[in-house]
Amino acid sequence: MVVFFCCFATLPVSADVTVDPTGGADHTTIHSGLAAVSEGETVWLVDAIYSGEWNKELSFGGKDITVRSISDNPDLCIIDCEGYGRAFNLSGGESSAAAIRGITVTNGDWLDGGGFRLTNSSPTIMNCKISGNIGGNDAGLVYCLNSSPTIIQCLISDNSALSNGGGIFCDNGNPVILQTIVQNNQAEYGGGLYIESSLSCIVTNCTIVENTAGSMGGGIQYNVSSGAIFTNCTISLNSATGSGGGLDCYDSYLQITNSIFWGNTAGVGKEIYSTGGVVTVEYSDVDYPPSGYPGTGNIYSDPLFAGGSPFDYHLTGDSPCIDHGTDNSILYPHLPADDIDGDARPEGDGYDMGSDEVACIHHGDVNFDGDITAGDAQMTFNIALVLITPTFEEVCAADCNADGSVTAGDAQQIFGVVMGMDSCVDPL
Ligand SMILES: [Ca+2]
Ligand SMILES: [Ca+2]
Ligand SMILES: [Ca+2]
Ligand SMILES: [Ca+2]
Repeated sequence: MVVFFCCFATLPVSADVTVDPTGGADHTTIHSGLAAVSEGETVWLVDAIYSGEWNKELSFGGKDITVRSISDNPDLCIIDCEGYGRAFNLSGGESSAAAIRGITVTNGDWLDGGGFRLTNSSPTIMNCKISGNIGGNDAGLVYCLNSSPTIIQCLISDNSALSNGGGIFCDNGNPVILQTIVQNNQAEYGGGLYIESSLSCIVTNCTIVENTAGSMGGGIQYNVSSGAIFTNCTISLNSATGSGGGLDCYDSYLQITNSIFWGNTAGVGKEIYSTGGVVTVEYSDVDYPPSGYPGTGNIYSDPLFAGGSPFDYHLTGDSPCIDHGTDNSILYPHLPADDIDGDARPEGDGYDMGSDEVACIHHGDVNFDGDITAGDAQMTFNIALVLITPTFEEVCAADCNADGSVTAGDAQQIFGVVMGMDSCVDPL
C-alpha cells in the first residue's frame, strides 16, 4: 500500500487504513475499514458523503481506535444515514482513547440515539457536526447509557427526540462536554441535554441555545440524583412549555459558575427551576430581576451579545460580563484556560462570564475603521489623558505595546506605525 499525504500534522502510520467510497484506497466502506484496524490505529476518511448500510450502525468492537476525516473538516466528510438507522453504535467498553473526529453525522433516525448510541462506551467525539437526526424515543444525537463520552468542539443542532434529550441523553454516565454548541434541538424533556442518574458531568465553555422542550427543561434537564459542574457556559433563548426554560433541575445537585442565563422562556422558572435538589449559581449573569440569581458574584444585566442574524452569542466590548467572572481556580477547579473560540482565558482583568472570552487585540486601530492613522494616535492620547471613556475593545486596540495600560507612549508608538517605522504587538 502506498499512501501519499503531504500536508497534515498527524500522518497515518503503516497499519492505518484509508477509506474512499469511490475506490482507489484500502477500503470503500467505513465498516470494512473499522474491521481491518487494531487497537491504536486509525481509519482515515477521504472527504466524501458516506451512505448505505455499510456506512452506518458502525461499531468499534471494543477497540480503542480512531475514525476521522483526513481534512478534519466536518463540512466535507459526511455520514448520511438517509433517514434510517444511526451512524455509530458502540458498546464494547471503548475508552476516551477511542475517537471520532472531523465528521458530520446527519439524517439518522432510530430508537435511542439518532446519531450515536453508546452503551458501556466512552469515546472522544471531537470537531464533529451532528445535525438533523431524530431519536425515536431518547436522544436525537447522542444516547449514552453507562457511558462517559468526551464531546469536544462539536456542533449539535437541529436534532429531535420524542421523549428525552433532543441533543444528548445520558443515563448513568459522566459526560464531559467542552467548547460545544448545542442549538435548536427539540424534545419533550431536555430540549438540548437530558441527564439522569449521572453523578458528575462536566460542561465547560458550551453555548446551549434555542432548544425547546414540550414539557420541562428547554435547554437542559437534570433528573434523579444527578450532579454536574457548569463553568463558562452561555444558556440563552431556550424555551419550555412547563418549567425551566434554561435549566430544569429535579432532585439534582448542580454548580454553575461564570455563566450566562439570559432570555430563556418557560411557563414557570424561565431561567432556572429547581425542585428537590440544590443549584448553586455563582459569578453568573442571570435574567432574574431585580438583582440577579441569589449567590456570590452574580449580576443582573443584559449581557450585550453581538446579536444579528444568525444570532451571534459572542460578547460585545461593552458587555457587563467581561472580567466579572471568578478566577479562583482553587475553589473552582474547572475554570478553563481558553474559551469556545480557543481564545486564552483570562483576558484583561479577569474571566468573562459565558462561553466567550473577549479577546484583547493590541493592533492600534482604535476607531476600528480598518486603517491606522494619526486619528488613532490622537484617540489613544485622549484615552491616556482620560478625556474619553473607551470601551474594552478600544482600550485593547490602543494598548499598542500590550503592557496592560494605555499611555502617551502607546500614542507615540501608533504614530510610529503611521510613519511605517513601528508596529503594534498585534499588527492589522
Ligand atoms: Ca476577561
Ligand atoms: Ca472569544
Ligand atoms: Ca483607525
Ligand atoms: Ca501600553
